[in-house]
Amino acid sequence: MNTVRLYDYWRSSASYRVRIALNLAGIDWQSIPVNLVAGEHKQADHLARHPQGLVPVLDIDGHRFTQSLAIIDYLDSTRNLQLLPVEPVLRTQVQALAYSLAIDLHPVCNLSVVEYATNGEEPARTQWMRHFITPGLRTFESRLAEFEQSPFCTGDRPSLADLCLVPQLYNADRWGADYSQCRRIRCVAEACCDHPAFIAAHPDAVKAL
Ligand SMILES: N[C@@H](CCC(=O)N[C@@H](CS)C(=O)NCC(=O)O)C(=O)O
Repeated sequence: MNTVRLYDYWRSSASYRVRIALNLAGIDWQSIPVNLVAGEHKQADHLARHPQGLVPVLDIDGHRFTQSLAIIDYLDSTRNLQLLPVEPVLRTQVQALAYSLAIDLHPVCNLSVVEYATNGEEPARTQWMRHFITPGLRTFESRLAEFEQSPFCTGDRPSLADLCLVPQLYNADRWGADYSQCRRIRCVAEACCDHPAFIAAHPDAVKAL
């Protein structure tokens, strides 16, 4: 059986999402760190893996995949993770919840975007992060009202929404973005903190790999 390799960076939200999915699938995977701060993602060997110069990249089942949501969809389909409901209306609603973070909020907080917008200077960088993350999380909190939470975002098992939320919360904590008013998000965070797949995917757990 071929080794499953994840080219990732410990603090990358998109990588963190995929790590959770790999752990939920019970896959024995290996991390190949790509140091974003050192610019390794822009070097030729990584660009050959991912022409956009981003992480994550996953080698699995004889294929190489990029784009975290596509990778998670592959894992969900091939490993039956049940990250989305089968019923079309509910499925679309859970996807919308997850995409509000992964597709709308995440890119504006990406390293290259923030560095360009703020010249990498403080306090502009921190202000930028807080400016976007807090409203993004508050909106997510209000959308959670559409779901019966018990105890994850959309039910009694982790869904795609949880995989997108937890890395975003790590980022919020890192930049001091306030979500103290988001009671339901904080309950979800507590449930995920106790889940082995989330624990093993946490940046602090993989940093030394
Ligand atoms: N849509 C992509 C986004 C990937 C992405 O933005 N990765 C970030 C880390 S979370 C990255 O590689 N950033 C490098 C940069 O901005 O230069 C995905 O979901 O995989």
